[in-house]
Amino acid sequence: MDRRKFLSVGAASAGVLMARAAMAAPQAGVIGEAGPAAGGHAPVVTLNGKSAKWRMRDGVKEFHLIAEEVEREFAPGMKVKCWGYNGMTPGPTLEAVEGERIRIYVTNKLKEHTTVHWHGLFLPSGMDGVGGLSQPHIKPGETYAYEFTLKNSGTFMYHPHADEMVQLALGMMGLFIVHPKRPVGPKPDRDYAMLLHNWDIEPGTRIAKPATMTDFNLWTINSKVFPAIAPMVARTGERVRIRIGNLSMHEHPMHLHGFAFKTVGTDGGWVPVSAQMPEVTVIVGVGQTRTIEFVADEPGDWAFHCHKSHHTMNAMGHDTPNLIGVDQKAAEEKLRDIIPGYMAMGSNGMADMSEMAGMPLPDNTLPMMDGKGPYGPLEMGGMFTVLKVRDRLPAGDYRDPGWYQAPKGTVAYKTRAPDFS
Ligand SMILES: [Cu+2]
Repeated sequence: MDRRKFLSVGAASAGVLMARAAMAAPQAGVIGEAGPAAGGHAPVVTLNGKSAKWRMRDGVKEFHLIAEEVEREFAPGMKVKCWGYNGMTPGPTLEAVEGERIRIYVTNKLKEHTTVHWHGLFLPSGMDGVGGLSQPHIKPGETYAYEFTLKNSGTFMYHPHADEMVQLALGMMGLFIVHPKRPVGPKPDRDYAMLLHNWDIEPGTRIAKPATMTDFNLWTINSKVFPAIAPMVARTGERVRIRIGNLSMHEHPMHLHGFAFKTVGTDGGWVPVSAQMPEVTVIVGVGQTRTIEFVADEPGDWAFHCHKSHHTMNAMGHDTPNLIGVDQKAAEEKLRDIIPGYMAMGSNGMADMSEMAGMPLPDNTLPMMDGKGPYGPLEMGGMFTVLKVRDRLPAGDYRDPGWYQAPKGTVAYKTRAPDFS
């Protein structure tokens, strides 16, 4: 069976569910393509991504991952040569149900060997995907099949366990979501999924340096940086689930404004209710997943981002000299003789760098801070997006509703300084 037929069978067997998901996500591709709903759950929406197609054959759910070179636009103005699966990084989200038997074909279209490890899944050791330890490597041009029964449910990941330094650095990773056979806790109305990653891409170039150990300069959610990361939307009162996986080399304290959430699951399983504590920031460590839930009971535009401030900015801001408090007037005048139009920046802080939009940048390079909000520049990049909660939003509508129209009297306002003497 050729690839086209394989995929069309997958779509047909997903039939009713896919049609439902398509109805539910009229702007699929903008926010992310909804996966098939399972057990009456809201479909998983992988921001700026999608769920993998599958087919049923003799009672086995089959997937096909193709390891290959891909191109990813991190944000308009920057395209990166990456490695991924099925034309994308992260690869498509695999979705299945606890108890199902699955078979995943992995075809290697790279020029070096690879394997795929199923992070967090309980399976026979020979299906664990560690090259050399649990199986021979998958050589260029070869296809291997992984086959096992899904014993545990939750938010898991997949990634190579072969030349990991290079293959992870270039974007080979994906989410593997196993829905529980019977619901664990209240069903979410919205179910979002994301993978965090880091990259070291020299301004003016288009490929990540795989040897970098700690000093990365781009921080992505599903291989996108703000403002290109899709927003998450919800209707006031809906229960929202966000699944966050981290295959970068740093931990990320992911912070949600406006609500307290509970961590209901990790890549080790579901967290007992008695162990769930309210939080507004959750550290997603390297090689971990965290699944958080909350009721979005306050309308508005709410930031969701990594709390490390360098992880919400892009490459151009790193390694800049500290000029805060330095009077650069004399230097600016002298430099203008050599570089016409030279502008000194950074004396009063770095906010003026968010207005660099019109200034020349190296080719294929994003500004350090970007994004425009209803009240001005957002001065963000990297791992930042917005949760948009609206009173009026049809169930299952995933379209970006635009900026929040705050009711009169509910926005911070300019006034006169008080006299507290
Ligand atoms: Cu971070």
